[in-house]
Amino acid sequence: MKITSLHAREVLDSRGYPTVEAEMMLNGQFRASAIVPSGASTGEKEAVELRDQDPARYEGKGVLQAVGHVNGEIREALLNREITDQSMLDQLLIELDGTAHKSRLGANAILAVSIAFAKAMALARGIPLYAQLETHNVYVMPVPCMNIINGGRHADNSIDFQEFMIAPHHAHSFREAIRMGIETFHTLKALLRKKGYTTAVGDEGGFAPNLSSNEEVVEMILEAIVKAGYRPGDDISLCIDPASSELWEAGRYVLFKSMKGSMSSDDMIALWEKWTSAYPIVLLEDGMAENDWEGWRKLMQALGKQLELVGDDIFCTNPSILKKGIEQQIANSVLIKLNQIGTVTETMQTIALARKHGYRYFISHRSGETEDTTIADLAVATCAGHIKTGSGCRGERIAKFNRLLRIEEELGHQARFAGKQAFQLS
Ligand code: 2PG
Ligand code: MG
Repeated sequence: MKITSLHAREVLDSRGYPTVEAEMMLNGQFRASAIVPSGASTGEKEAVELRDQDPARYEGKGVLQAVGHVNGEIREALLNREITDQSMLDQLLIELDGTAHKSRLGANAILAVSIAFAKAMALARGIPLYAQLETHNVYVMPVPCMNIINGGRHADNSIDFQEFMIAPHHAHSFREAIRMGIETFHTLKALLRKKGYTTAVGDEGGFAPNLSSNEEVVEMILEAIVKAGYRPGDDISLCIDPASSELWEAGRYVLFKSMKGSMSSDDMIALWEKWTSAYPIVLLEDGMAENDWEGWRKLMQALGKQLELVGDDIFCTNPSILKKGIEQQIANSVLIKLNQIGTVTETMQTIALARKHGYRYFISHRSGETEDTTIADLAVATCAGHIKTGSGCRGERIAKFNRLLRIEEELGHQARFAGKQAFQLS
């Protein structure tokens, strides 16, 4: 395959900030484009998202430099070059950048090109993207873990923890699961309204009320599940991402939004033990901060047998960090975000490593998203079993759900819905 044209432009994400879109043509015929997302609660070791830092444009968040790198150096290196596969392309990009965290050309520039290539290759081969990305010739439709209450850095409210997700797993299909989730979302809206809370939403489309405690949030969601006609735990379970690194300050967990003081690492673990015995929680992401490895190790000892403990900030989808985590037994699952590492190939390496060591892997959007639906295909292709891509509203979140609905229809009897097994530990 020859890359016959490559062009990038500055477009906008769901928060109204600039991001990179790349458009590529293979063999003068197969044209595809990709847009990269952007996080708010980012891990320290994520690949570098290059921002212009020019205060005269978009509060310094412009991406014209990254765009310029695609239209300049990267295009020069790739144009009319014979590229055999994804790993060759990604290797070229990594070498061209030459830094450990893609800080020279920008992970936003590199990833846009990497994903555009995957899509163009799928077109050239006449297959869907999920087939282009597949590793095992088996397709699994994921449980949609829907973030129906937003807090932390994703909303302007008093809730300390970032994400309260519902996982509708007792279903025969993705189509049925998403209906269960959406019905619960609408029921929760009515419930909040009735109790006098705002029904405005946060960055990922979950409601952002000023509830008085983290526990009250969970109770409210459980009430909504029951009111919607489902059984908590049997039909719909809970997944929590407190984004603990955001709370971590001088060795303690600070409840910075409710202003209710702080907790030690041990207090935090005790809280999760209490929550998991009181509530039907099947997954806890970033239960501890990225710089609290000792806390992670203890949390794993306390709950690692009964619950999926997902590392997001701590692993940054980085195969070498994940390897260290596996050796030190600090988690049993890894969050997968393409832009934390910056190429399709390295993302696949992280997934392969997780798989090899019996880790679960959880495909994820970013809080700043776009209409790009690559992660829907990635979840199906890698049989991840579960995906988080927002709540029951906001177009950039719904775009992924709609893509999954189409994939399920296209796959027909080949599609198997993951169900509760998605959270089963090996
Ligand atoms: C997270 C993500 C996505 P952000 O913490 O898991 O939900 O948030 O994209 O802001 O890092
Ligand atoms: Mg997270």
